[in-house]
Amino acid sequence: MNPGIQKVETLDAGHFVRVEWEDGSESRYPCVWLRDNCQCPHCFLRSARARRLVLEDLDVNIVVKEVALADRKKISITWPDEHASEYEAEWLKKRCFSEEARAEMREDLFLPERQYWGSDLQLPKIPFEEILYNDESAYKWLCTLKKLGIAVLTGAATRQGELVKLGHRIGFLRLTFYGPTWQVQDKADANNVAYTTGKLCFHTDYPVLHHPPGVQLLHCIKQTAAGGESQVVDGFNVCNKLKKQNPQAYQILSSTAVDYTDVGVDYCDFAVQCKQRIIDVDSRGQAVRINYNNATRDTVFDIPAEKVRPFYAALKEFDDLLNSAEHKFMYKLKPGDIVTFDNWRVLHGRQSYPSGSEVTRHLEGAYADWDVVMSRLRLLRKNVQNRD
Ligand code: OGA
Ligand code: NM2
Ligand code: ZN
Ligand code: ZN
Repeated sequence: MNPGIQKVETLDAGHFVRVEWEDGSESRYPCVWLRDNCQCPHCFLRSARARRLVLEDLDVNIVVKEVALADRKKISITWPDEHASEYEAEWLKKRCFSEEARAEMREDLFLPERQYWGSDLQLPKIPFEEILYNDESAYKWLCTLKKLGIAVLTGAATRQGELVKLGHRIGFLRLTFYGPTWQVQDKADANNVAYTTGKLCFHTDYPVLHHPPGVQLLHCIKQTAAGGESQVVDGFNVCNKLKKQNPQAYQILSSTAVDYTDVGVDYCDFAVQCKQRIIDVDSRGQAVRINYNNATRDTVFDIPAEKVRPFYAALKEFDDLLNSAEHKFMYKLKPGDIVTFDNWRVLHGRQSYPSGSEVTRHLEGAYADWDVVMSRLRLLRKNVQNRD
């Protein structure tokens, strides 16, 4: 692993430093980047692992005055103003600008790998207690959540408060207008369609927020005998299909800003409005977030009248694909189950169930942000990998 440096030299009139590694490979570093990332105490605050150097003091045309190989593990640079910088071999190697090295770093930092699924999903199950007390299990859980988009934790107590424990395990939960955690059950004068006994078609939660919750946790405390079954679908898998089968529908859904609204009282009173594309895509047109809840889609629709019907036609195509037998997966939560899923990717729904005077079905729900979840995943990985 630890690479040694064979040779170091400047290129391009001092604008680049070229490092030749012991294995014969090479890396080229732009001088402005090297100066910007000087690791000396004047330029870098070690305790915060953050840059102290301000951009004002950076000359974008800077060239190296002198570069030397201190030993095989370090290079030193003298800049025109006599400022001196040192860079460790291992540090440089990781930050190599080659396509392959950057792809490797990208994978390491963000774990972008996806495993698509349909009705063939093998729903992963992990004991809840293990997640709480065993780092390897917790790491496995979060890797699955990232890669597959869904995992069930089993054997939690059938009372409120288990999600707060899970929140502490991750770091913290995401507070919304529905409270730190929220109770999914039939409620009089429900402030959300989820709080009725009605069927919930495939949706993602909370597209009315500009930054919808990345991860959703649903803990089954009580389950009705009849109805109340769950369904999930891999939204990214369906997006790939739609893009192939109906590029025009995909184009419409990934470009039209849809109005969402949520007005009411819960944790406090609220009047939330947002415009979201139903399929958010990256610069290459790949889906990165689904924002779709038909219940909170506003009656206000801020697009030209002639674009309305084509939009509905596109949405219908998407909805049909979500509901096709080959894509959706059905299951029924048991008391003590906690389903955890990627709310940016996996759409979820439930069947209706009989209403009555008693509460026959009760889920406790909560949200977490992907930043918090990924942070925990990286820390767990470090712990788990250092142990062996
Ligand atoms: C929700 C929801 C699923 C269920 O509360 O947003 O999707 O099974 N609930 O009740
Ligand atoms: N609940 C379950 O977008 C939504 O309104 C999803 C949110 C009420 C917290 C439902
Ligand atoms: Zn410095
Ligand atoms: Zn929901």
